[in-house]
Amino acid sequence: MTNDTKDLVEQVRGGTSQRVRAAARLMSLIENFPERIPEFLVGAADWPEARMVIGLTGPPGCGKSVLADRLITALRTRSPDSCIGVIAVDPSSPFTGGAFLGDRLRMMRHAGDPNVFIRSAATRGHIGGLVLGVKAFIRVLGLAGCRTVLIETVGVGQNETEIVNVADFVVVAIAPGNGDAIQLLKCGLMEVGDIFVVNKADCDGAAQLYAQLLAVLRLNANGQKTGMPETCLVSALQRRGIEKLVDLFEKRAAGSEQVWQARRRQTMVDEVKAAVLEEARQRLSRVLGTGPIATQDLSRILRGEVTVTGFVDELIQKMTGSREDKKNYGQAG
Ligand SMILES: Nc1nc2c(ncn2[C@@H]2O[C@H](COP(=O)(O)OP(=O)(O)OP(=O)(O)O)[C@@H](O)[C@H]2O)c(=O)[nH]1
Ligand SMILES: [Mg+2]
Repeated sequence: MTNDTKDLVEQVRGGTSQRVRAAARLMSLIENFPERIPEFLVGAADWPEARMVIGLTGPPGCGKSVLADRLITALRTRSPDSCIGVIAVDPSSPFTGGAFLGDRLRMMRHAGDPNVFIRSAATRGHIGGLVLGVKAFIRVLGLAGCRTVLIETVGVGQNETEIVNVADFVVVAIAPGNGDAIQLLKCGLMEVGDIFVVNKADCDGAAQLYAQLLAVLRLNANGQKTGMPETCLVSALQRRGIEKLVDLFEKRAAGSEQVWQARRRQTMVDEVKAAVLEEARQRLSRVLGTGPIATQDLSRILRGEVTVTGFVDELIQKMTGSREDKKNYGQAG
């Protein structure tokens, strides 16, 4: 870790007024230099962590951002001293400015609250990178003292599902006006949800949609061990049902915190493992080379002159041999 990032980490941890800007800078570094994430997060295993990471997903326009805004208020009122982080993700569009603007505008009232961190996460076309980035953001937010982190992402397809699975539990929101519950829960939303919310209770059709939702979930729960997921009918606009939803969060958190933390820690180790394996793959690939020589070499396997295992042994030998050469050369120089 460079001194710069070390200083930033200390500032974020420090709890001073500088921590908001320091956290923002650290998150920008993570976004701009994703390949350096492991370096930025040195020591992260000992950083304070969020108590709960909530995924909030659902079809476009169902009211996720307004709901997020109301949830921030409710959570802040319940624990006035604790911080909240919000990550607004829009992986489906490369032109994310507009959507983020909308998300941010809806939560604008919290912009002046030093205990609320709102951050957008953009994709650079690579979903795996975005997932790693979001995970890193969660750690930075934990370090900054956020007890709760909310991830808002549009629920349309595989990519989003991957992101939302980073959360400890997932809230799926739907709203009347865009089809029935079955249509709305297509695209894997049904599988990903732990809590299901019908928003826009103030609109026509909300009660019917809620009844449909219960029927669909009941059908789906039949024969499954997990049982019926929790549900809630809310109007984000009119601030109705929000407290009940936060109660459901608390119910989930009670007794699960340690399990969640253990899971997050295991994920961290898995990421390091993935980084190590990737490095090994790249090095072996360099030794193997490309072009006609590599093709000739690999053809030995096809001719039965060497097995795959034996070939890999040779590559490893070549690799360590060349490292020894380098070392000797380095000493001599
Ligand atoms: N009537 C009514 N309108 C709502 C409610 N919640 C949100 N809206 C409206 O629904 C529209 C979309 O709200 P957003 O919060 O931006 O929805 P979103 O799901 O975040 O949208 P994307 O981020 O674009 O997917 C806005 O015009 C909101 O004012 C509600 O409870 N009742
Ligand atoms: Mg939104």
